[in-house]
Amino acid sequence: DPGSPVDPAEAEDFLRRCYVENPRLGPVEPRLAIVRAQIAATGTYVHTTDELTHGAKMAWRNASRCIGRLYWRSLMVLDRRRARTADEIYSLLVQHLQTAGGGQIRPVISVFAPAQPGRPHARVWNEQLIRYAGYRTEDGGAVGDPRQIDFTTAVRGFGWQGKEEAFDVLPLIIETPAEGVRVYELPERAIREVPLRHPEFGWFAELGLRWHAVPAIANMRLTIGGVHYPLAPFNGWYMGSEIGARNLADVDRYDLLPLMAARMGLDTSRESTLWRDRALVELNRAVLHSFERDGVKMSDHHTESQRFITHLRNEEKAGRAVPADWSWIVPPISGGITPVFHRYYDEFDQRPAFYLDAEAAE
Ligand code: HEM
Ligand code: NRG
Repeated sequence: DPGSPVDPAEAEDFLRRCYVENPRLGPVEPRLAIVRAQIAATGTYVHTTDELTHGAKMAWRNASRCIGRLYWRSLMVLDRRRARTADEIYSLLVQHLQTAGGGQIRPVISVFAPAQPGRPHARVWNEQLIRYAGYRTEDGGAVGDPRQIDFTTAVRGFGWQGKEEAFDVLPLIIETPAEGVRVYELPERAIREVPLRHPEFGWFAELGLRWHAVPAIANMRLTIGGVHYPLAPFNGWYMGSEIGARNLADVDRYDLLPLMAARMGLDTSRESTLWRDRALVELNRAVLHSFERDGVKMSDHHTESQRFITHLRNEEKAGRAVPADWSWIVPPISGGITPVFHRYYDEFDQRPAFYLDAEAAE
């Protein structure tokens, strides 16, 4: 519970691991004495920048749903604990996106102030820093990303006007205890997007599809050594199938397979022609091709699966168990021809960790 005092046992467990993994931080015992006293006096304690940095990396390493963990050591951790006002937070979120970059994308996390026991804290309502608005149409259909319809309705309640097009980037909704809810439009320099085209199908570009370069999850709580960071947005790069096999293909998202099949002239009269599968592969080729052409970093699901297997091997050598959730790790396309399919994983909750806050997700 982010509202209760820090559990000294969790703090100690984290600090011991952190200092064992980083001998240059010196002996942990004197640090433990300080932290125990801080918790006894105030109910919480303050991480050093080194602890915060390594703790965030450990949380990524422990993210059982993430296939991208091979590079956990390379996470760039931006210490933003001193930001208070919505304007400050907004400007640091824009900086985050610019630091992540739009081409050679770097994994980055911005860690804002921890939750203080019993006190309200700042939060960002958006699921990701960059997302496309969704609108319900009169005929019961949808324009844009149907997943964002409720959020888009809330944002419009604060006076934001969407263009009601398929790829309207949503504004940031930042709520602080002192200032309430404020709405901020992201500047163009913070939003790299890739117009989608296909290596062979000339008509594909005319569909007007696009996607943003950076996935930056904003609604997960980071927990390190008993301290909760309710605002700690992070990003890596996309695996193509997240866009091509889910965002653009799911029936309750952009639902593009029927349109693809029609333009490809496929026989959709029965499932056994595998028209859905054929359309899905071409959609995924278009995503990978377009990002590659535009020099925007992205991985395919075969490469990312191999990297994950390398990660498992590395961690085994380091003597650490790797929690993993099969149903999230296996890619949503061609699962059985990737190496991550053909084995089981241990599922367990190991901290530091990222949690989805029902409260922050709203
Ligand atoms: C989930 C890939 C970086 C933490 C995922 C998923 C993929 C993925 C494919 C599943 C998403 C889905 O099915 O919706 C990658 C790749 C990265 C990367 C290719 C490139 C570097 C990161 C970083 C962090 C992170 C930097 C945190 C510091 C997570 C977490 C989840 C996740 C917490 C679970 C999200 C949830 O429960 O909704 N990642 N990731 N990942 N990743 Fe990564
Ligand atoms: N599937 C979501 C993004 C989830 C996280 N994926 C990453 N994370 N690649 C989507 O927007 O499609 N990351 O930090 O790189």
